[in-house]
Amino acid sequence: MKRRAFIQIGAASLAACALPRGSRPAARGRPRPSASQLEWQRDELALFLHFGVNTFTGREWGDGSESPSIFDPANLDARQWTRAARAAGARALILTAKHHDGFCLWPTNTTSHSVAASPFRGGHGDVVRELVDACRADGLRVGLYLSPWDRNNPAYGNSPKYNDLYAGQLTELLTRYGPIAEVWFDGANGEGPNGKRQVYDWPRVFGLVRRLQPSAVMFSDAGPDVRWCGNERGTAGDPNWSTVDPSAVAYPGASGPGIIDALQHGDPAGPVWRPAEVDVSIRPGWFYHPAEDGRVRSADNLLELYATSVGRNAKLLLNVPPTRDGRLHDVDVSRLGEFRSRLDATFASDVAAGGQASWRVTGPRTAQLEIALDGPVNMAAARLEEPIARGQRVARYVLQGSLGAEWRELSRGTTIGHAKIDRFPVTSVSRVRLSIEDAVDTPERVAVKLFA
Ligand code: FUL
Repeated sequence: MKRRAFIQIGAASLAACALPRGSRPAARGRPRPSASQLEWQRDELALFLHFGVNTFTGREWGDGSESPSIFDPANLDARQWTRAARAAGARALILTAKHHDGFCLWPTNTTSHSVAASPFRGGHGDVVRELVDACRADGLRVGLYLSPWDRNNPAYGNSPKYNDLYAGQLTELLTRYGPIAEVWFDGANGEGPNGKRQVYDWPRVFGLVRRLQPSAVMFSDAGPDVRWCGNERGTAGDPNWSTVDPSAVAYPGASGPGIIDALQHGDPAGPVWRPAEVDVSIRPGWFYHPAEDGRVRSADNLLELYATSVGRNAKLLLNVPPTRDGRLHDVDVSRLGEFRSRLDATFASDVAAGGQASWRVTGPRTAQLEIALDGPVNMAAARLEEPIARGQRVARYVLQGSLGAEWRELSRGTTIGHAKIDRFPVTSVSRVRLSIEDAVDTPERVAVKLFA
């Protein structure tokens, strides 16, 4: 089921309030990522775990009336999740600590609608704790999704009361479990025209996260640190700028003309660094449904997703939902493994690595990199990388190859950023030339990696 518009009345404009570190424009010059944003992007791949009462009812959006007694993942094994994540090359796992149904996967003091009222581990279980421990054991970062929309809690719709409760839930999650790398706020926030209406206090929420976990990045349509890419199909925009105009998407779940476009493409003139995250599921649904066991994405399809997300200057957040047993399904696990082997095989050896490279800035907004290889080499893919710690600049480029005097176009594109992956028919070349034809500032040296 897709996101739906957030019913918002009187939302405080986030652009107007003092945003915390990581979301401010650079004092001078173009925006640059914070250390946390940089680490987040360098991870490239994280797994998303949608898990909760929906896993047991077969629904995608629970209505909050589910009895906690149905939550009984008898063989839950968080190490199986983290091992699969590592084998896939993911660096972080993000769990739905609470989805829209309001059921909490940790023993919260804020509501009785939680694992504590379920048969899981005899009512003494804590899925967040098990995930955190497994991630620490396997060297992965942890992220948590806490749905603002809560279809169970009676306080929902009584704005000040629910805002206090939501802040209480966040506080528990951000103080009980050690370092949390990412806090995920989805954009499906509301009950529709005849339902309850909640006015969220986003400045309070963002401020609380920044205070309790200063190194965490916050995801939402409106950041402040990383932004939704604008769809759930697995494709970042092209072009895709990591800079944005924060007033274009004023709060999480905002809808209206231009918003999806702003999320997809960012803004070359934007004063704030807020790179895109591509969230997409390995199955048709976000939650596990046995009927979808035959509809798990193929390794080919996952490679395609990698190219349209990581390969377009975004991060890939791939959802792999645990089953009713509390484990990832064998089919999903083997697809993840195949995906990683194919990815490693494709990008195993950079055929340009031993070449002689020369970089020349040719104008205020142009530059050229030429690489002379030892001899003719077959290539079918390129990975271009800007040194994004110093910002993002390239707006248009062309990649060419040559065997003798004549240059042939291999690919052309717009933005590069952290990574741009281009694929082209196998071509034999002995020289390669990347021409930066336009940029928003003097281009910094771009790395060019080439693969057969
Ligand atoms: C959306 C939710 O409505 C979906 O159920 C899912 O959690 C997706 C990642 O975010 O806003």
